[in-house]
Amino acid sequence: MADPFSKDQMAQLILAKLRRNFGRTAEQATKAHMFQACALVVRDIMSTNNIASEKLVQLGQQRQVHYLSMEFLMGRSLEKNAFNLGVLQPMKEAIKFLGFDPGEIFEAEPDAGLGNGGLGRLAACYLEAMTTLEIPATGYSICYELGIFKQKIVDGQQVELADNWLDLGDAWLITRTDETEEVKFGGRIIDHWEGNINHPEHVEYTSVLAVPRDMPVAGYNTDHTNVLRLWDAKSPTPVDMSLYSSGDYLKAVEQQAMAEVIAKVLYPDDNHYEGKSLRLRQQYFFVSATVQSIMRKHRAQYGTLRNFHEKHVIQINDTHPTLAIPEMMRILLDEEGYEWDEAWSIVTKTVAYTNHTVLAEALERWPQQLFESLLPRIWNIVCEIAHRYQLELERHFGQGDGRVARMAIIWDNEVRMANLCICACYAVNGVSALHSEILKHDVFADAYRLEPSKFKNVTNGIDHRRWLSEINPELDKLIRDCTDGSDDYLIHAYKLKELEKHADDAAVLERLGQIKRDNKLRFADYIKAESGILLNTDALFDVQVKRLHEYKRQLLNVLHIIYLYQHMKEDPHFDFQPRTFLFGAKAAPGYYVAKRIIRLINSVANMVANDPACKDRLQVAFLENYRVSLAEKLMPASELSEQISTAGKEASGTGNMKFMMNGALTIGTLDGANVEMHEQVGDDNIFIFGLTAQEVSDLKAKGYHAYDYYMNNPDLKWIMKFLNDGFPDGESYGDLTRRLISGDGCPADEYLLLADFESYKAAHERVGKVYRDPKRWNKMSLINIARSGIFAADRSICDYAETIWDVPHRA
Ligand code: 26Q
Repeated sequence: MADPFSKDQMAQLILAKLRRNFGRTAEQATKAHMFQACALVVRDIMSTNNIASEKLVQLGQQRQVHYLSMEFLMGRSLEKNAFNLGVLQPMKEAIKFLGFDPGEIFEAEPDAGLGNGGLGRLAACYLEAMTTLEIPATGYSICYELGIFKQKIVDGQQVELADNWLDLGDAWLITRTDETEEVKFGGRIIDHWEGNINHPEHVEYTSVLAVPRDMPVAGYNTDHTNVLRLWDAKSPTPVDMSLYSSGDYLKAVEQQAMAEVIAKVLYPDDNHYEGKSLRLRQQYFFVSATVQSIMRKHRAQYGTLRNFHEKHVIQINDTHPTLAIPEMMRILLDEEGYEWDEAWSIVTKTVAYTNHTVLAEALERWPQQLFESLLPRIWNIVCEIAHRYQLELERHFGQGDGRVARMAIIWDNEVRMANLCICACYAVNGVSALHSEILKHDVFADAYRLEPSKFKNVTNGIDHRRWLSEINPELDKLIRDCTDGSDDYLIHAYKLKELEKHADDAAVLERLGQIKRDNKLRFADYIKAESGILLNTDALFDVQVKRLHEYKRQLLNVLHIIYLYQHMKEDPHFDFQPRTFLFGAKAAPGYYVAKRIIRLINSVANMVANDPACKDRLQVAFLENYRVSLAEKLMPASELSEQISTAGKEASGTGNMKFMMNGALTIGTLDGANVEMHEQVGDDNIFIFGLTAQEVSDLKAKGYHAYDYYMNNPDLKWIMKFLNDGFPDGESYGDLTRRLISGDGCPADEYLLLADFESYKAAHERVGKVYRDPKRWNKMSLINIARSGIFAADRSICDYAETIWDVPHRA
């Protein structure tokens, strides 16, 4: 590690940035200036480190990891990078010395919201962990001008606002114009045959320039630095088009229009596919630029691409970057003159695929027409890959076998991206043990039988430096006091286990409880200042924060709240532990039912807030604009974590891990990584309820009749009537109850809320009982923290490095 900076040195560096970049003194600077100046100082330290890291890669000729993802949900970076670099303390002191409050300066940073939810946040955690583990790695994505929309709640409904994060977020980005790549769209292909070798020529295409804007990422306690390369789109046409002859004029206008729109906005869909032309253009844009850039550098270093797979692995984050496969083939065949078999052998030793969802509506299938007209050469290559694969499958299974149709890459005039990945990638992994089993035995069962050794599991993990020690400093201190006093657990998360020696130590348990109370108070202060809502900090904080999706069953949570409300009203002596239910969720703007559920949560929140009978007993709050920086404030204050998806649907979940590390207990189904959390802590330290994945699939096979559950359960009947009759705000929700009971045209209650209701209710009763015994609750909380080490991203990255990438890492 480089020499640490003193407060005075830091202050000088910050002042110099203020002067040079904004022409201001500390007295004249705003908080925004101050944030940017600090970011530039930290950025300088990292870029110097990155030059050294790149040199090492060149010398050591190590295999590099390239992590391709349409999303990197980075959140804020200033405090995080300063912390990792060991300069947080002097920087805070320097900020104070210059007359500012460090907390306010950190708050001035916009979230880099270049992602929707789990998949994007996972990519961000992994980039940090790869850096800390000193793996030479680069992340690649798009420099979206607008990140995930900002959510406002107006009259109980979600309204979306543009998120112009680059205003200030720009401070992190280093533009590398010298590494610009050209990406070609449209046009047509003219084949030139020379014997049986084709030299295809791409004509009449539209060019877009891809300009790298690199965001450096610091690792903890290491000089090693990696970058996230965000491609910005620029038109190759000069602004002054008067130079163009009439023939080029339209092309020039087209190119400008295309470039302007490609990097404009992140698609706000999560776990849902829509075949939009712009989305396909975004995918090819960032993938083509990335692959060209990697291959160009490799060629410059080695003079050949023959050894490419020995030096690089390309990890594709869900199917969104699948076009990397045909793009590599294009370069090897058309630009480098390789024969098919040799090119294919290089590609298939380089690319690995992670699946993040089993929902049918999330699987990407692109219409041939769109694909072919936008990417004519890539289409030809995909056709050839599909044809050869089909022959191989027919040799294996016989012609006309149903499996050949199911596994086809092109079928019914659609390109199936997941099948292309399975065919070309040397590894395919799921993101939790259960999810990986479902991939093998259900979603990709045919492919698994064909090539079982391709299929792996790597259970997700989170950056515990950010999600524990940075956001929950008092808990960090407790952990250090209870372990060997050092920061060792930050590198070796399994050392959290040592906490467990204190599981029966009354003083430690009391201190843990006090930390939670303090965090609740701090969070309540923040919410009061932001929204005016007064949270009851004496009540159990029961939290469900995640994207709004029917399979995640926020509606089940609401049904239960209405149940509690009814019983409380009917029976003034109804004995239950006071609760504050907190929700946070963005809905995809086009997802009507999800937006209705947000509206419902707000109706319930208002009703309860205005009913004196609920005072100090029942509270519901919808937290606006749930995002990384809000999660960072909320996790340390949470006591109960709601992880209640229909079993078999949530691939892993990662919020569940953040809660666990911060000492919240989980009420959850045996779904995704909840299964492994349950394995770690045992029945006694988690509240499991509901059908298992196997039971769900059995019930569906035999025929699920939501109506019977409704008819046979007076509570459910009452709740449905209540929703139908409506709320004091005038809204009623017959549309939602119909979806549960009769289906409204679709299968009724697709996600089995009614089937799991009783069991959910019972689990909540167990929660209430335990909560009344603080010692027992705190002990469970401590055990959860102590056994959460396995969910550190470092562990996941070691798994990838050892079982998929074959790259060395820091011990
Ligand atoms: C696809 C095509 C067109 C437009 C959008 C999309 C699209 C975008 C985002 C499809 C899916 C996503 C995001 C999926 C996602 O976040 N999945 C989550 O991944 C997490 C990390 O592995 C898991 O923990 C979650 O269980 C899983 O839901």
